[in-house]
Amino acid sequence: MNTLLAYRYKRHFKAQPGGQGLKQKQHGKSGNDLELQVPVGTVVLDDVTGQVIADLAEPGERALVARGGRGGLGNVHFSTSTYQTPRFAEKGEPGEERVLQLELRLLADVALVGFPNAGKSTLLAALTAATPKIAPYPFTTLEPQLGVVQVPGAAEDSFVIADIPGLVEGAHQGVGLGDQFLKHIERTRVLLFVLDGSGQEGRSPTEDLEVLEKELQAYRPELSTRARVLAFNKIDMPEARENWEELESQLSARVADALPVSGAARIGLDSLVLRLSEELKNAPPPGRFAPPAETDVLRPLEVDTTRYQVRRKTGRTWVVNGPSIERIAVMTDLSNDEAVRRLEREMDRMGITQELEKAGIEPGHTLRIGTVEIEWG
Ligand SMILES: Nc1nc2c(ncn2[C@@H]2O[C@H](COP(=O)(O)OP(=O)(O)OP(=O)(O)O)[C@@H](O)[C@H]2O)c(=O)[nH]1
Ligand SMILES: [Mg+2]
Repeated sequence: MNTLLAYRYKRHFKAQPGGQGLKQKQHGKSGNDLELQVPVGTVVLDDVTGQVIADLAEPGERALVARGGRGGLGNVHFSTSTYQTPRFAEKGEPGEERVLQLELRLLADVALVGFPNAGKSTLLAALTAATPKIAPYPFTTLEPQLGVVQVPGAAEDSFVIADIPGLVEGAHQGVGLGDQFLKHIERTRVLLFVLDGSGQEGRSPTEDLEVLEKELQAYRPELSTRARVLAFNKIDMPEARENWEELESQLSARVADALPVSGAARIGLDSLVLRLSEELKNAPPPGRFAPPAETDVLRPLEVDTTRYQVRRKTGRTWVVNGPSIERIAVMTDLSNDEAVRRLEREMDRMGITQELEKAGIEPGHTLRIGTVEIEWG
């Protein structure tokens, strides 16, 4: 997959439930795992805590995000020394439920950073086999595009370059396509600033560079120290050539170390690629988001499972909430007397029965344990 578009409309996923425990000492069948595919570079966050659960940065990487319940136990598990062949088996345990946020953060080596219309997509098309949409209006590129650049004279040497939507002033606060795309450059190792050398949008290349730097700095200060290469683009245009000559004469100019190029006329592209490949050789490997330790990912359903709360909802209706008792209740087959007796024993053991009786529950009242409803006998 290249994008997360598949999850734009379909958002609820549920694995098959596990089966009920069976007679003849058989465990219930486990439900089949539900596996969802995501593009490489997807970061999975817990929507509630914002914590990173997994960073799927390598092809084939997998993460367990919600644990299934264990299957119901077969009848042998409930035999005791005095009672050898109980009739009941257990229902399967409900699985974990979780709301996730999926974020695609591209894993390109180089990202093209520039104002809309600066010629980023044209450069991508000129440098790689990619065929991005190119048009003379801003925000032509709405989804990031990747291409593989072959380094000239080095058959084995290639790198991945990402074309992302144009950046404008205020992007870090969400202006334009804003921070949606700023995310994508977080992990690229080299930034290629694409400046419109012609100044035809009414801004000078120097001003462009200042705004771009300011936006990156405001979004993530560490981006300002990222390795970068400047491309003074559209050098095929007379206006760009004039601007370039002027800059060259001022050696202290901010963009004096830029490379004059033209994506459209294919000028200066080999030097640009060689410069990028050199920068990549020196740049540190991309950072990864550290997912929490395995034990955190595979955490049990609840930590303190024995705590519970008893409430009188109306005159005749009582409610008990608590992770452990609710789980036992949903796993109980209420049509099976022995299973119900086991539930009662658990309630006695946990002190729930005593608490309900002290509070005034009477036969005929309704008791709700989580989603399970029973009549008090
Ligand atoms: N003369 C000239 N025109 C160029 C050059 N590169 C791009 N253009 C033109 O500039 C316009 C914008 O080019 P794009 O490549 O779509 O620009 P972009 O930076 O990808 O723009 P967004 O996707 O909107 O951010 C198009 O009309 C291109 O034909 C160049 O080197 N020389
Ligand atoms: Mg574009």
